[in-house]
Amino acid sequence: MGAPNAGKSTLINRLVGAKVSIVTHKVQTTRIRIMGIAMRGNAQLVFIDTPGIFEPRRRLDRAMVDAAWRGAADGDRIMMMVDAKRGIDDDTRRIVKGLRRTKRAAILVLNKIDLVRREALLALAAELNETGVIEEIFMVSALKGDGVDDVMAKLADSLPKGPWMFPEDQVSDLPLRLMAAEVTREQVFLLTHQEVPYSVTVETEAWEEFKDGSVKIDQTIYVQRDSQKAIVLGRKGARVKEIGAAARAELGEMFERKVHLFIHVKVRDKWMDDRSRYSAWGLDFNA
Ligand SMILES: Nc1nc2c(ncn2[C@@H]2O[C@H](COP(=O)(O)OP(=O)(O)OP(=O)(O)O)[C@@H](O)[C@H]2O)c(=O)[nH]1
Ligand SMILES: [Mg+2]
Repeated sequence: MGAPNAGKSTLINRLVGAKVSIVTHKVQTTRIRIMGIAMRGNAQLVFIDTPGIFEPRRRLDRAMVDAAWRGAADGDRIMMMVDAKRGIDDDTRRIVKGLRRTKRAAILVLNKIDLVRREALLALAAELNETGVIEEIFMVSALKGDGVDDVMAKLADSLPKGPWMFPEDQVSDLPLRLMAAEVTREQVFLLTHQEVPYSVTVETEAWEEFKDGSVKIDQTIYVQRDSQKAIVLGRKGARVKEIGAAARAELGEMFERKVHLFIHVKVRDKWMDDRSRYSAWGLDFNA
């Protein structure tokens, strides 16, 4: 768990050793719970990436924050990530409160240590330790990889033992269609600004595999207004072309095959109030 943009998804991808969750410099990138499955020797560790905790305003926001808390409740251990550069903010305070309320302790992961001096880190660790909800402290740079192996080693040693829950080569629980939609949504987050990324959802509408090993993926980017559609399309379709090219390259690498990607942009002003989408994402419509 952590405030938006703390680096949760970056860490999960590192721990898993593959991209299972999209990452951008913008807040509220992750919208659903995503499992990242990692092997270390004989141990299989299942990480749950969660949306950031923030003050929800819209139905989707409430469902995201609810998914984060449910993700935490499901875990044998909770990792609370704090962006060391940002320090303790209202979102982190909200998490501490929630941990107290649910009587759970968390492993503190101070992230982005590449951006902060050591004295400041120690002071922050001490301050967070005062909250009484911290059971252990790690300092990492999820981006650079520093300290990540310590986290992995410690968890592999201390998690409760049980049978593996997934096949050894599985890295995520996301269906391919959803994963593919996430990859395109990542590009929308990177290439559009202000409210636009927060007004967008992406659906994989069709998935067709060919004998030559390639796959044709049809997707729709849904926006809420005509003006947003114009922005996503760009002049003469230049922006959606850029989004598609970047997503296609990434998908090709991810699925290790040639991908033919076709993207449409449509206005659906009420997509955020469409109950069926929430269930497909594992989100609670009424959260
Ligand atoms: N300098 C630095 N940047 C980092 C580090 N870890 C993550 N970042 C950057 O922080 C930004 C947010 O990373 P994410 O992994 O998307 O953060 P998140 O916590 O999953 O964010 P939400 O999904 O929005 O809650 C990205 O630009 C990352 O590259 C780090 O250790 N050092
Ligand atoms: Mg994330």
